[in-house]
Amino acid sequence: MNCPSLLWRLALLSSMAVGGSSLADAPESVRITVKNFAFSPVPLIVSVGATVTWTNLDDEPHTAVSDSGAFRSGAMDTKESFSFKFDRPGTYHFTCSIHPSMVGTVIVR
Ligand SMILES: [Cu+2]
Repeated sequence: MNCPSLLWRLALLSSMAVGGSSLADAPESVRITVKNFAFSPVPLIVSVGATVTWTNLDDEPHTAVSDSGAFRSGAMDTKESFSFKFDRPGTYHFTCSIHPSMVGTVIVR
C-alpha cells in the first residue's frame, strides 16, 4: 500500500528548505549595470526577497551606496560586482560615492 501522507510530508519539507516560500515563488535575481557613469535600469522594480547585483562595465571604479545605509558596496573595478538581497519593501535610493551625480533607485514591492 502507498503512503501518501509520507510523500506529502516530504513535499512539505522540501518546500521549507527554500525558506518557507512556495516552489513556484523562486527568489528573483536582477542585474543593474553601471556603464558610462550611469546605473541602468533606473528605477529598478523588484519583489521582496530579490537579490540585486550591480556590475561595473566602466573603466573607472564605481560604488553603490544606499542613502539610508541599507547597503554599501566597496569600490567596484571594471567587471566587478556587488550583490544585495532586499528583504523589506520600500524605495531605496543610492548613489556612487565617487561620482555623486550617479544616482539610482530600487523599488521593492
Ligand atoms: Cu562612479
